[in-house]
Amino acid sequence: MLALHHGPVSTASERARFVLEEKGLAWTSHPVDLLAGAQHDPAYRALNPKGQVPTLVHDGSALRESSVIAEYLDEVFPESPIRPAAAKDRARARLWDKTIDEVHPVTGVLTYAIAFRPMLLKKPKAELDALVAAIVDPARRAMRQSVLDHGVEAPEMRPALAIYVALLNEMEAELSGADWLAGPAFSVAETAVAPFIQRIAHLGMGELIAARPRVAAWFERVRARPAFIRAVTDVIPAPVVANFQATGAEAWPRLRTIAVSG
Ligand SMILES: N[C@@H](CCC(=O)N[C@@H](CS)C(=O)NCC(=O)O)C(=O)O
Repeated sequence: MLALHHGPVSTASERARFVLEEKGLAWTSHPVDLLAGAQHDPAYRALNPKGQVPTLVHDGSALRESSVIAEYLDEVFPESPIRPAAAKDRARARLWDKTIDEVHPVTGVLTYAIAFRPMLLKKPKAELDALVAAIVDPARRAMRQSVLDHGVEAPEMRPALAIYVALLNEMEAELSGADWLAGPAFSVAETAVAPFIQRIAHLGMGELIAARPRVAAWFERVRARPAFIRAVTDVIPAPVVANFQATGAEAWPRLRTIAVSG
């Protein structure tokens, strides 16, 4: 009944999987190989014209955008609600969605510059050019090309790190005297933000998290949840994590100077 087309290593897909698992919903898995360009296959594009993951198919209707998918699932399956009970807290959760809408594109910058670029540059040039040319959104296409051309020296790196530093600072402030990001309990806000904290931890930027003790403690709480383990930890292939960690450790000394000097 619920089919999720997703990338095992996609932060937006992790959000959708985390919601499905927290709500205890049964779903079928349809992996989309992003590095091979499967998101641009016509059959997939018919489900998601933007050529992005995730896409949820429910009773024959396709839905995209991880925040929309989360809200939809909570409305259609109201048992085990994941949105906060109070209207003010639900509004705060939506604000985190907006923040993550800014963080998501720069996560691609970091991930491709650090970890995926070396792998992609091994592809024949024509294949790589076609992969970039197929990206629907022109801004994202330009960003991808720049990162492939310049790696961690791409001009997009500095603003990307600044957006992450702002996210972490906002979280540290919000978690003052609170265990969770949007109200008194774990909520959809955690499912929205945690995959991005996981990504920078994997990419060798753990120092940015450790420097903010409330964020670090929050992340420990979130990643210990069985649903996070099922939706994120257990799905990302171990060789991918190892590659993230190795390339991240190599890049960090350079990125640290950018992140810290601002
Ligand atoms: N705002 C969207 C973002 C979806 C998105 O961009 N997903 C990435 C993976 S995390 C993707 O499909 N990338 C494909 C590509 O860059 O070609 C959401 O939250 O669902």
